[in-house]
Amino acid sequence: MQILLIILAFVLVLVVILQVGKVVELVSVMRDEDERTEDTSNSVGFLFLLSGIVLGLFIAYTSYTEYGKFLPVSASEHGVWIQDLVDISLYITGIVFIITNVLLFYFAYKYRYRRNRKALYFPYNNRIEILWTVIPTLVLTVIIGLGLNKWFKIFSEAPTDAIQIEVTGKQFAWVVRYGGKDNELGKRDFTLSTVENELGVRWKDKVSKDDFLSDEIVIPVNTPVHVNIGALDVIHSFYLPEFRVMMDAVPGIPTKFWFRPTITTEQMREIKKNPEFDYELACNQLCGTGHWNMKKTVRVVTEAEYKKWFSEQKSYYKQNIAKIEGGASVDTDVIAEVNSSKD
Ligand SMILES: [Cu+2]
Repeated sequence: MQILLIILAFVLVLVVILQVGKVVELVSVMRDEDERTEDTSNSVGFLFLLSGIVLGLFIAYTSYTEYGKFLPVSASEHGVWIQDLVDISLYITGIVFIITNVLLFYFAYKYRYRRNRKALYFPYNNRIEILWTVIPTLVLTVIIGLGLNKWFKIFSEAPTDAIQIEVTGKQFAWVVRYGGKDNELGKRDFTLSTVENELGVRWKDKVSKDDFLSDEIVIPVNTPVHVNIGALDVIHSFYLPEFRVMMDAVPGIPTKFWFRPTITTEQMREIKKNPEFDYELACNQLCGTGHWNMKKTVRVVTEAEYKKWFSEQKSYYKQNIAKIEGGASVDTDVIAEVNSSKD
């Protein structure tokens, strides 16, 4: 509303100035042509200067009040890097913007038509050509270099101690699977897909037996998390805005992303002064009519809380599959079995 009023005021002032300009022009019709042209140039030059100043003030004001509101507070290690890169780019382009626009508006005023002034013919200057080629090249090289440096870090191999999570998109939900106690995800084979085993996990794989599915994504703070991303039907997109994570979930082509969360849900609630706040996984591809419904809560907790939650999770195989297969006894503690066989 406030912004609207400011814009309205701005437009009104412009209209008034234009009307005044018209009156001045009408009066000047009585005088000789050169004088008239000079008068018009004067008012146009002055208008240019005035719009430059008003525009500059407006930009300065909105930059001051709105800066930092484009993105949510970054809750991951690499998110802070990205924020820094955005800031550096904005500072550099900001400085260039100020210089070029001040000159643009000021020169339009300064070099307005004057009866006795002749324009300087200035077709070419090597020194200036070199200057405005070399400086932008150097600046862009620095910006791109800084960006690439971080890019390679962000898309590097995940640390070996990263928690392995698999997130699979389908119309219209996310299926979240953890690697279990051995932190290893069992292999999948689409020909094994059934109603009970929609991911097609190969249960013969020993490492799959302790895998568990979860209704929410729970991750410990300051620990690397490696997300293995996929899809069952169409292209979805794994999107965690606060963590600056976005990766397409493509059927048949596994993608991945690893990141290190730095702010727990509790801490973020305090930062945002919103006790209801929750990180949310969203789908960022228009994947069908139920697209809006593809969300999941992401809970970032302390190491201790994570361990407690983790110990309460039940093997999916033991809970749902063993009974059907009939082979393994339901009472057998599969997780214990897997772990003892690994030692
Ligand atoms: Cu989707």
